[in-house]
Amino acid sequence: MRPLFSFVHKSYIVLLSLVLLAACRPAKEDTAAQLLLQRLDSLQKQGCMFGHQDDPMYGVHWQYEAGRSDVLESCGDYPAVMGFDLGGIEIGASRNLDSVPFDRIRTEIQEHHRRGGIVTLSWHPRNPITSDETIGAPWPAGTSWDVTSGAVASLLPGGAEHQRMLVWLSRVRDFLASLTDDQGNPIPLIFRPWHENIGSWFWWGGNLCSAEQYKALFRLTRERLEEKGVENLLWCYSPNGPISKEDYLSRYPGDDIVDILGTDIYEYNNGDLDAAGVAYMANLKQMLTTLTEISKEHTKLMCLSETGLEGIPDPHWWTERLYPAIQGFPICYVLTWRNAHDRPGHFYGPWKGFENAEDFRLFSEKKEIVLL
Ligand code: BMA
Repeated sequence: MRPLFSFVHKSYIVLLSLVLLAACRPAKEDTAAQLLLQRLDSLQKQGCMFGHQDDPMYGVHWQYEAGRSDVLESCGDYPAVMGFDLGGIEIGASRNLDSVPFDRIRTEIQEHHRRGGIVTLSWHPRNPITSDETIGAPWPAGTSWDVTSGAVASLLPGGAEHQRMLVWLSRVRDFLASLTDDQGNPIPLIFRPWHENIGSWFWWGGNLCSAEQYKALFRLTRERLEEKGVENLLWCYSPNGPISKEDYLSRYPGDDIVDILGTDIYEYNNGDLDAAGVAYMANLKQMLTTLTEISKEHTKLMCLSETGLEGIPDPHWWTERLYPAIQGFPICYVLTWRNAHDRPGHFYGPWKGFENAEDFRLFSEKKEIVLL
């Protein structure tokens, strides 16, 4: 009896172990991107991460000094989220539209990933139909802001610049494929192409293409990159706000194409700072209320993909404008735009020595605001 019992017993244990192993092993669909999505979902329950564009590249008074960050110097911690821009990668440039070397972008993405931080990429590509003949011409010729019409149509299948689009995407792909961690695994990222698409200041804007063309462009971008093996991206759709729910969804590429719902909303100081602040808060609240509704209906996470007040003339902007306006909304992160070193007054983040840095430090200490 005993040997038989032991055999049955052992078989049972082996079977049970196999079942447990199968349950614990990541499912096939657990790509780096999906793991990032799960991570964002659980981090969102702890609060809203703070993000800053080009954070480790330069600040108002410095550039390219390893380890430096205006946010770190203002509050003692790096932002949880860092944003970088791919504009220029499509034409094979070695630096992006703000002169940041792509090699440096790669290194900083790897470094931030190593720290446990999260990276988001925007893309301000050149205008495909004017790009070649306007290299070196005065801004905005040939840039994202060159709204010479017909660009989107020309990039779609059958269009005169479709082949160019495929080449552009292959260059984006090559750069993304080079973003690997210390073990050689792809680093997961939030990719946010074709942003601010309801306004008409970029060549993919509302008046420059039809809704169907816009959706086709977004879909083509995702499908082409995935066909070429890119699996490490979460795709963020980020129209400029505030806009109505109907407008937001009018160019929404689809639940199978978008992973995260974003919006870009800025405060504009037209001389009356109080009025501008009040309007900004109302705009944010309206848009985030709308986004919360859409995110529930479409089961998507949401973020405030870009925000800020240029030059931050309001000494309490962080604690009295941004913080109360986002409080209570389930956003994964809020990202403020870059602290330019080459354009005086063009900064959106805090920096040490600027009076507003102390207010940022108070903001960063709020329990719902998450730094690295
Ligand atoms: C804009 C400005 C520009 C910059 C662009 C892309 O908002 O900051 O100076 O070139 O973003 O980063």
